[in-house]
Amino acid sequence: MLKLYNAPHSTCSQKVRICLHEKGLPFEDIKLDLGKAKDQLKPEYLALNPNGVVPTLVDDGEVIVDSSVICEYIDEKYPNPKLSPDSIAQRAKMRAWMRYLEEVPTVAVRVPSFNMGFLPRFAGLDDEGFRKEQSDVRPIRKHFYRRMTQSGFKRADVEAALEQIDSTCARMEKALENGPWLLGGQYTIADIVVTPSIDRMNDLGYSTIWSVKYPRMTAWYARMQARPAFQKAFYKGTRMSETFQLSPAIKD
Ligand SMILES: N[C@@H](CCC(=O)N[C@@H](CS)C(=O)NCC(=O)O)C(=O)O
Repeated sequence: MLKLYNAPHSTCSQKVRICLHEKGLPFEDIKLDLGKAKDQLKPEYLALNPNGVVPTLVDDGEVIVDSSVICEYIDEKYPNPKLSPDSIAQRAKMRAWMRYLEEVPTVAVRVPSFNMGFLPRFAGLDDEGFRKEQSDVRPIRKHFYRRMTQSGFKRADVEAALEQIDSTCARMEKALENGPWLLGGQYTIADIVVTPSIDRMNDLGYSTIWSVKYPRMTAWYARMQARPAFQKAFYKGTRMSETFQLSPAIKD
């Protein structure tokens, strides 16, 4: 039995859940509390994933970390239905999308997500308390948290993040000239890995970024939402708006 250590509203976990559901693979769903309990930083979890983040897949004793790597692992090990192209050149293009999506929108969505929903986790902490309890305990996110601080990201950071989401959508719009999916006719992991970032922006109230300017991208998102795997991955309780009190992204 596959085991997935994940969190309902984590975008990186959502990618892997879509992938598993596309394959119709049953898995043990081990939910971590990333907030108050900080399950991702407990020694038993760090022994599996030293990065202290979700998701982690355990398959027959093999521990696989990093959501994009996990998606490719699942696709190679369980190739039915295939979620990557047969052609080497097309596979390289899929991976180029994956790297771009990790570097740009995946990082950008964290900014409004934290400012709008997660900051109450840091309520009452002064600089020292924030470092001790929040930033410095995270193996790969210490400096991300320190830059954010307990008060959240500044206006310029939020504006830069929104611009990055817009440029992601523009790039998708261009690619979608050639087909219903990012790589043309075939639905691939590239479509899967960007979906949670778009869904998060939708949930945070930013859908006009694409709905006004990018009709092909808007239609692509509707196609994604209609997939049974999407609906299973985004079960009730996976949206931030369902579990967090959302406040404006810009604080000043
Ligand atoms: N590159 C990693 C990043 C995973 C990641 O950042 N996960 C977030 C949730 S989407 C997390 O676990 N955050 C916990 C924290 O900030 O302590 C992946 O794609 O798996």
